[in-house]
Amino acid sequence: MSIDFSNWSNHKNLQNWILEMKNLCKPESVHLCDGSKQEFDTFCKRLEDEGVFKRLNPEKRPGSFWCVSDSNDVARVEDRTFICSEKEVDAGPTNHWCDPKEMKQTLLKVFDGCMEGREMYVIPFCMGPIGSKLSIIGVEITDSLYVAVNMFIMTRMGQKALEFLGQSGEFVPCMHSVGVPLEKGEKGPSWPCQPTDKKYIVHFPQEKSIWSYGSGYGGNALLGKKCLALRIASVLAKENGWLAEHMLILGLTSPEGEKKYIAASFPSACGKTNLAMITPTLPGWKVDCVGDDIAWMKFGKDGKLYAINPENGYFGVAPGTSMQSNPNAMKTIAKNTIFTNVALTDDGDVWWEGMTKETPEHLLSWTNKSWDKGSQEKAAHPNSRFTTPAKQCPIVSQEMDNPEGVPISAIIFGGRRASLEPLVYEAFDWNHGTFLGAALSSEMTAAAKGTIGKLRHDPFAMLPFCGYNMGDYFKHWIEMGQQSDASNLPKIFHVNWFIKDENEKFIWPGFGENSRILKWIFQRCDHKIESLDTPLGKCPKVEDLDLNGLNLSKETLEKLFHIDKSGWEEEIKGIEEYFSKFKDHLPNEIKDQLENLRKRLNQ
Ligand code: TSX
Ligand code: MN
Repeated sequence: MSIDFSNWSNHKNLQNWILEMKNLCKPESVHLCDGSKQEFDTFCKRLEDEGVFKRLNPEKRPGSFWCVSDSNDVARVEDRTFICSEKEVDAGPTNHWCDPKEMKQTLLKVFDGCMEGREMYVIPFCMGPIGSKLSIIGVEITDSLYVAVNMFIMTRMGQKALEFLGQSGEFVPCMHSVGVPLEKGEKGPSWPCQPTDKKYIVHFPQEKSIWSYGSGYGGNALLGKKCLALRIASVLAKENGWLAEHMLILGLTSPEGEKKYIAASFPSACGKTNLAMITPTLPGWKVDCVGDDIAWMKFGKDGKLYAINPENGYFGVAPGTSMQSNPNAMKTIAKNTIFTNVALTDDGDVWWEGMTKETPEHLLSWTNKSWDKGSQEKAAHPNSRFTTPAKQCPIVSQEMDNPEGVPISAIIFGGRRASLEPLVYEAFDWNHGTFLGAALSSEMTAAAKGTIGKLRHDPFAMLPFCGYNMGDYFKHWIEMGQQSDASNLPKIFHVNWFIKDENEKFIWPGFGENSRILKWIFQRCDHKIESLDTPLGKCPKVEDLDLNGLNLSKETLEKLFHIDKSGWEEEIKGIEEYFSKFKDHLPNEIKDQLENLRKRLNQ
């Protein structure tokens, strides 16, 4: 049986690859996606008919759907994520490595006939604005309709991606299967997947391909996001002198109408999406959202660093999202949104922990069970998600589709630290900033394994997402700083919204009040104000931080910028110990930065 490619694409390599994959996976039929709204609606209807999707009350949440996954398929599986470089050392000490030939054999075995009885969907997609030199085309082959409709929201998919690809353009082949073939006439489970130890999330950094098996969830299955736009793109970026980063991008406009763009990187559970869509409390300051998760950055001819957001939607964590924490996200998800693993209300809307002050009396939980207020179990899974179009965000940046990207003036690193890290400071220079990224860590919030408060090192918030040796990645950052002169390089900052007092109470109001920090960063970018040198970096002078109307006590302000020298001695030991795992791949520049920090603290 052949496939009719006419009216779709005459790209010969693409056609050959699709035929090859069809012969391997043996699906009952093949659907070549065009990315039209009509196709999306048909797919959603099919998911509804199959009982996978439930259409939400159109008066509450038009065009939106609720679904729940298998309880063993709720998050990324880092232990089953592989970087299959030729040499083990090129995957580095923070990744799981497997020999590419061996892994290919395993994959050919598990993919053989894996789509029997199912339809195979071919999804061409573009990461980045159509027509941008920075964009990358991928083609995902999947047997999951859920993946297809999520890719419709998260990427620029279908005909427009194929046109951009042309007859002979390069694309990243992305193979995906839930790994549950069907007998003739068999219906199968509503969320098919394999047990964790049979899942494979595999990257071939040399040939730039992705194979994902056994999971239908998020980062495991929507291969344009973590797999392509971070792991594979980080390798391409290293090879070609650009950066693929786990960063939000926001535009910040001053009351005078001046605009600067800021990129920021935080480990999970630090509120990256909240910052990307922040509503400033400072009068006259405005923010718009270019992206909430991934930034691709490259120096322009003018020597400035330009960033694009490769995505087209937000795949955000639902719990904790509310009109208080992120009103713009709440407005974004008011319609045309897919909700996965949240709770369902009796009137056909969605709910999750932290959404409203009042908990509903009765819900259907993410485990599909009747749920009463006061129950010990969570109604929504802590990693439950919304998939929603970026264009619906009330403050979405007009620059999202600009193929040139936006010029980045500042890069922010941050983590969740109850003490030690002050509210904000600026790096002395690019190499010092690179060290701040490399030394990034965050206290864990997940209650799962009794690990609350334990420090997790997460360099550049890229620990699970770097497609090569993390030590070489540090070196790449150092080398990027040599591509331009200091006056054009973005300034680098470190922030910490999560400082606590001796009673475990947060002492910084955070959220919209973080605009005060953004204002200081903005003014530092063109040296409108001076700073105070400290051993950690350049801190704000008290009079330069706009704290108008906050009523912070003098003691609180002191705590926000206190430098605990003995605490930092311990911290340095921890960083040194962590860095030792990179052995001779740890750049000398990073070692020097650690030594310089030690010296400054001892002065
Ligand atoms: O996202 C957060 N941000 C950044 C916002 C732009 N969160 C949520 C983190 C979990 C995803 C925060 N939590 C922030 C923050 O700045 N700060 C805090 C800690 C905090 C929590 C509550 C209060 C103050 C600080 N205050 C009251 O609840 C009244
Ligand atoms: Mn992320």
